[in-house]
Amino acid sequence: MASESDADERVFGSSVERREDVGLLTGEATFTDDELQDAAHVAILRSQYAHATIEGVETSAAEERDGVLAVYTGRDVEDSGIPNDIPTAWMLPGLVTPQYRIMATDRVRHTGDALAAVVAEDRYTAYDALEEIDVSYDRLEAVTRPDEAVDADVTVHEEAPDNVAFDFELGDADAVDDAFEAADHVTSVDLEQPRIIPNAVEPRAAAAAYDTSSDDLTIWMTSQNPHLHRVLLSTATLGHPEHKLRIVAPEVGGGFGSKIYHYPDEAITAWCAKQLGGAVEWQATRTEGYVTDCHGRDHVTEAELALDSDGTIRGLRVETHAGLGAHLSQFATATPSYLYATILSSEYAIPAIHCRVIGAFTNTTPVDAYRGAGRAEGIYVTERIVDVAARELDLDPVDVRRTNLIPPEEFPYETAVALVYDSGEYEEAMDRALELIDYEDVRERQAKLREEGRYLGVGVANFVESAGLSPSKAAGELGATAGGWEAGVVRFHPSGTVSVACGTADQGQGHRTTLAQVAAAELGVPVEDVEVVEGDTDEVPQGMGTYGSRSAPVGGGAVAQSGRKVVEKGRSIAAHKLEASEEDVEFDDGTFHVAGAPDRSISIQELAYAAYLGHDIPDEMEPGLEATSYYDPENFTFPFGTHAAVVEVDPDTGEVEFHRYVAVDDCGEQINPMIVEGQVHGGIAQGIGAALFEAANYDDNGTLVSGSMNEYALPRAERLPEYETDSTVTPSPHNPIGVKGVGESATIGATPAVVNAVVDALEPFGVDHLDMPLTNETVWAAIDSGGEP
Ligand code: PCD
Repeated sequence: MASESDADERVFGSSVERREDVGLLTGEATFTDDELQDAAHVAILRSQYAHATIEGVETSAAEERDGVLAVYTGRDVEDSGIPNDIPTAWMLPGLVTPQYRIMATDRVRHTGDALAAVVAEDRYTAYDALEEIDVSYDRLEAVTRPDEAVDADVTVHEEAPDNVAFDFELGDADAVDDAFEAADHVTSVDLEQPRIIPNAVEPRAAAAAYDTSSDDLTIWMTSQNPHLHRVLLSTATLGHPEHKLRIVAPEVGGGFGSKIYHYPDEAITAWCAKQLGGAVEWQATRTEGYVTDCHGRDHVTEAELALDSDGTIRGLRVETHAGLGAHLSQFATATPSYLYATILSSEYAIPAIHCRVIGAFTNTTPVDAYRGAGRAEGIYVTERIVDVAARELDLDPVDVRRTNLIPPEEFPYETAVALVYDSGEYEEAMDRALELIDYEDVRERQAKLREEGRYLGVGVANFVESAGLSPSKAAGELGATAGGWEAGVVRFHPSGTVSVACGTADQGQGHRTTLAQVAAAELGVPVEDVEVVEGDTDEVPQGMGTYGSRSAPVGGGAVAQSGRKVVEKGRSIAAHKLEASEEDVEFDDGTFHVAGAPDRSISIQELAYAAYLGHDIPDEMEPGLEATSYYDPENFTFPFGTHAAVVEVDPDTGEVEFHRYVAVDDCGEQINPMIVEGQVHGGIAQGIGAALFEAANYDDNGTLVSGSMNEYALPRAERLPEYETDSTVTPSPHNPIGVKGVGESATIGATPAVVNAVVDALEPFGVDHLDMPLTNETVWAAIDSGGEP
């Protein structure tokens, strides 16, 4: 913490209660579906087939139904002359970018593609009318797996005959070849990371109101990034002037990545409002969400690790087929390329790494970032293969990790895959986790229990996360059409209370509490006197939004920077009023005073009033006490940590039972330790979900067979362990408040820790790897085919 105020000791770093919870817990909070209660309702007809050409869409029966205001098809949208594209936000060399229309015209490419929209007086009529639309499909073969897509006869888009959207490489292939030549041992693993479905509590929704006289279009929507949605809707999709477009994200009930993206549905809703010259709303059903919310992961990977017999890693080679689904979602290209390949070094000093990623179109729901996005997939590969290698070399997996950890004195550390890690005390966090889980004891217990026919497993995983993508210039050079900065406004009201506006957009993380803490600490005012506004393009000047665990490091950085500008302006006014030179004015706990003369002082609230009146401020100065910053960090922040799990596998049923779960996370300075812990809890649950339960499965026709919560296994409370959490604090040296992100960390750490634990338990059965999810069935089958221990 660089602030000189004492107040930050009370405010910054303390577990201030989440002020958003009263509204959320009492049901008073307003979500998108609560807006525009009297609006007409939009229902969207979706393709029931994964791949087909459309011979015709017959809408007249639906149109004639009572209460139906209009029925539109993809042709109507196309004929309206709008740009009609959902663009990608990250270009890669050679990327194929087929037009992504908001409604299909002559071909559907996945179950769930939008084909027509009904607008009706109420929701039920709209859904009933959908059933009266008659679509003539001419069905085509479908392809669903990314590794199969590149050799398939099926072509998802004519522009990409082999279904390859991009073929990306990072790292030095020659150096890796040399490293493999020189090493004593090479470990190879084939891994799959299945698709998972985000499952936010609140399904996506949009409400739109169009004023024909002013041309103002307002869209309330479940958005993680309203400003990004505004620019894309304005320019690429609707062709509506940006200054006449207001996007509001009211309360948003979880996102986990799925509400970052610019989807067709919200655009269709807005387009319908314009067509009808009024107000309409759309709310996805859960089933609709399953086939339209971007899925996560979907990697088929071959990985090889070269090591010396003492466990020293010399090189890592990774080749992945990454499924992109039927259309390029906004960040679908960035997630499996830069966010993935750059993190493969994990916490280790790996001298040579090469990664190739083939991004493939398939006839499935588009894939994009899901909690941990890219980093989760990358860390999984490294942390899994380290375990496999350790067993092959007959070394303890913890020892192999320790041998290769980047030591604290090596920071800033440049990896073989283009990142410069800012700071890290990796061994300290790992040792803390091992101590908590009694690693040596557990190993002894494991050996004893095996003699009794009980199978305990211990899994340890280290991780690094790149949080808060930046700086903007580097992102731009790599192909991004989003910036790495964030905008933060700090504004004193004349009475001395404060409004903060930030371009981030909360979905449950608690920003209204934590950003208030950041501002209060900088300004030395009570945290209750600070109000935080997010999620409205009319109230926040600009923004990039909330994803990639950026709101604390980048949003918090922007708010802190504005707070400091306000203090500096305050110092000038104070010097003027106290008749002292600026250098002699000190700021402490919300009060300016002359150095050595504490009674010659003025509070920042009094100054705010003076600045507002403008009567008695320095000559050249403008009235008002507020500041806006566009904080553009010089680098990502790199949170890290170690997760460890102890499980027992029942050899008769394959069931995995947790004995212990320990997480040691380091996210630098913590603004609010209680919120940080909550983030870790949620992250572990989702990480365990991926490891043991969750997978979106398609049949050969491209139908999503895990299409509802009946078939898709979300982790239930009784299958989750007690979490034992702890943290170390290694501040980010380049962030103004020393924070690193934490929102995705635990998801990244949990998945490999749990898979490592289960595979460790299965060692006596000769199982050296299993693909997720490690359901009872998968585990039992592996035991069954592995033979007697
Ligand atoms: N913090 C503190 N301290 C520190 C850090 C942090 O305090 N050091 C805190 C803050 O302030 C906030 C939280 O914590 O409140 C978080 O943060 P961050 O890390 O920054 O993050 P953000 O940006 O805010 O957020 C984001 C994330 C993500 S990314 C995800 S997936 C998830 C997470 O977040 N999601 C969610 N978490 C959560 N939670 C909730 N509740 N919900 C949701 O939805 Mo992506 O990219 O989108 O895939």
